[in-house]
Parts: sequence; C-alpha cells; structure tokens
Amino acid sequence: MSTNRTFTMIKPDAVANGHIGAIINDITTAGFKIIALKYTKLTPEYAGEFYAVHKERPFYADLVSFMSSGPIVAAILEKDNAIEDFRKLIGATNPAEAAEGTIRQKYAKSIDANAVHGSDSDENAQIEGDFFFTAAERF
Ligand code: 3AN
Repeated sequence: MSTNRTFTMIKPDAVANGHIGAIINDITTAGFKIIALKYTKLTPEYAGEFYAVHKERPFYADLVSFMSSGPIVAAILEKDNAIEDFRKLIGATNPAEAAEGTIRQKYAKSIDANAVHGSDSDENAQIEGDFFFTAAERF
C-alpha cells in the first residue's frame, strides 16, 4: 500500500551553492508537506550504509565520499503519489538529461553532484526516513 511519503536529501553540492531555500520552496510549491526536516552531515560510514544498495557499482566510493563531504538537508515529505511526483519534480539522475524546470536541471552540475536525492519506492522511503528521523521528529 502506498504511504504517500517520500524521503529526500539536499546534497552537499546544492547546500554549498546556496540552494537550500530555493529547493525547499520548489518542493513546498509543488504541494509536498514537510513531515520531518534536519540539517546534518553524514560520516563516511553512515553514507556508506545509506547507499549500501550501490556497493558493487563503480561509482560507490566516490558517491560515499561526496555525500560525506559537507552538510546535507534530510526531509520526509508527504503528498498523494509522493514517490512518482517527487521524482518528476527532481528530474533525471543525470542533470544533463533532466527536464526543463526540474530541480536537477536548475541546480545540479553533474551526475554525482546532482543536488537532491529522492526515494525510488515506498519501501525505500520508509527505510531512508527511519535512517534519519525518530517518531518524535515527525509532525
Ligand atoms: P537517483 O538518485 O536518481 O535515484 P540512483 O539511485 O540510481 O539515482 O543513484 C544514486 C546516486 O548515485 C545518484 N543520485 C548519483 O549521485 C549517483 N550515481 C548514479 N549513477 C551514477 C553514475 N553513473 N556515475 C556517478 N554517480 C552516479
């Protein structure tokens, strides 16, 4: 059953480039409600665990190093059809292929530094949200 929730991170590149406010504005303007929100920094160990599904991929080490290189913003978001609608809002993984007006097209520079993360399934949204937030941190 769909939970109508997704999990996102504003990645170190977008934070360093000053896009936190603009990205949160795009997200809420698109109709997503913020259920939980946190500004934090991942340790390499924590980033490695978060991206464990990509362990065998050639870009894993660079991904872990990039995601722990600076602060990120983590959030749980709620909207009907959240997973699919959020992935539409952020655009393709490679910003060069991201549709006009999407968050990655506007704020991302490369496939590894691609501004935002968005969960790919209800199951992963639950796992990823639980990674960052306790029950008391959700509203
Ligand atoms: P998405 O974030 O669009 O769901 P995934 O889950 O396939 O994409 O990949 C997770 C992250 O790994 C991406 N956000 C991106 O930062 C990185 N990544 C994916 N594919 C590549 C690639 N070919 N080269 C470098 N980094 C990649």
